Amino acid sequence: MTPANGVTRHCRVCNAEIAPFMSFGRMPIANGFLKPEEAATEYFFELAPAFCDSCGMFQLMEQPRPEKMFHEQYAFYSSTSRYMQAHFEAFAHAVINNAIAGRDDPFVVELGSNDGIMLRHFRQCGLRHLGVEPSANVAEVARSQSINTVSAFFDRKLADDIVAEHGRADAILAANVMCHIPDLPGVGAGVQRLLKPDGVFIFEDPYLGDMIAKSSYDQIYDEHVFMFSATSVQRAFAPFELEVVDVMPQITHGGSMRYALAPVGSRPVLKNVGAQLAKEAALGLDRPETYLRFKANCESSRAALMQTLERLRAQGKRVVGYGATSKSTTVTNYCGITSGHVEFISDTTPIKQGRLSPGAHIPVRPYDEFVKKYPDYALLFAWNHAAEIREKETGFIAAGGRWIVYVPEVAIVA
Ligand code: DWN
Ligand code: ZN
Repeated sequence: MTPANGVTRHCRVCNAEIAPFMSFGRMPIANGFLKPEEAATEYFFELAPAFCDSCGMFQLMEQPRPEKMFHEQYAFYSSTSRYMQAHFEAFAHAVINNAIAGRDDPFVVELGSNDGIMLRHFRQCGLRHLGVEPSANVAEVARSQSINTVSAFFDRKLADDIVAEHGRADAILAANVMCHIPDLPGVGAGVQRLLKPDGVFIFEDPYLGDMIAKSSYDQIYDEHVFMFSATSVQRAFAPFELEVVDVMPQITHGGSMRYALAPVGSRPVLKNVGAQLAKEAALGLDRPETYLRFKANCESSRAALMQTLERLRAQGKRVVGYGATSKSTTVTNYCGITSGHVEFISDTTPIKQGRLSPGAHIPVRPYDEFVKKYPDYALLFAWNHAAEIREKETGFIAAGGRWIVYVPEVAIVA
């Protein structure tokens, strides 16, 4: 069978032979923000996506070992966005009021629970819950808020251990996590063991259809070993007797999809599932030419962004990056953006501040520095949070500042 991680020539889901349709070149760990003394020994791998003709799964040919990405220095804390806090509160209450409503002492497990942004609502309602979070630092934040959390990677063995200690789960949840796990069949088997026969497995991730439509290639980086569609999710979980019973598009992370899966035959399959599958076929998500067009769009986006940055540099304008996102690692390294183009990247996350951005080595500075002396232009790396950011940065615009955006197209906007 295909190796769970590392480099593969075979689909991580169905084992068919796969080949990359493009390469973004040498890439560092997207969340590997560096102390200056670490810059010389930085780790790189080749970021090359492939599409499996056989099962429709979009995936990376190579992914660094999980321990290189998720550890006690993991730089992404889910609770940094106010909008995302509201999003996960709504997600939790949708589960409480629908999926597990009326159940006797329900048990909810969240895979990749980060700092407890979603589980805190189950705790507040006095519901039995368990978070599984391999990155020890973010897991500790959750534990400090009395959210039950185990620091581990989820697999068959952990599923059995959880069942032995707590019993089977009424609901298993995951947000922006499933697309990170290379051994998807291992997770499928774990979910099958852990879930009650009438339980539900609900997860959401950035959606392949949105990425293709918006040419938001920056969703592709080491952590995102897969980019899902309803079609590929349905096929990936079928061997574990789980079927997609509902799909719910989300606006988060530039366009995501929430999938509800249940043991085959245990719940009605809602009509929108069939409609989504038909829509994906019509969008050509299963056709190789779609990915060749995507590649061409990535190349023109890169050319347009670099032309803009070079022009502003020639005019002596100050440009600062806004949000040291994981996505920005793909953009800076693929496009060749340096600290000559972008003076620094402003970010509110303390662990990223004072460090260098992966690969491009652009300094990451506290948000105060952005406000203290507004730049002429801000390159919006956190474009998925644009509504929240533009609402809060009216002072920047009033001072004459302008945003440089690159999704869905390169543009300068107020
Ligand atoms: O799947 C993943 C998603 C959920 O989160 C992970 N693989 C890692 C991470 O991806 P990302 O780093 O691209 O996520 P965000 O949410 O786009 O990151 C936003 C960054 O911008 C954070 O570092 C916080 C920062 N930020 C800021 O400085 N000011 C964010 C907001 C909203 C702000 O106002
Ligand atoms: Zn496949």
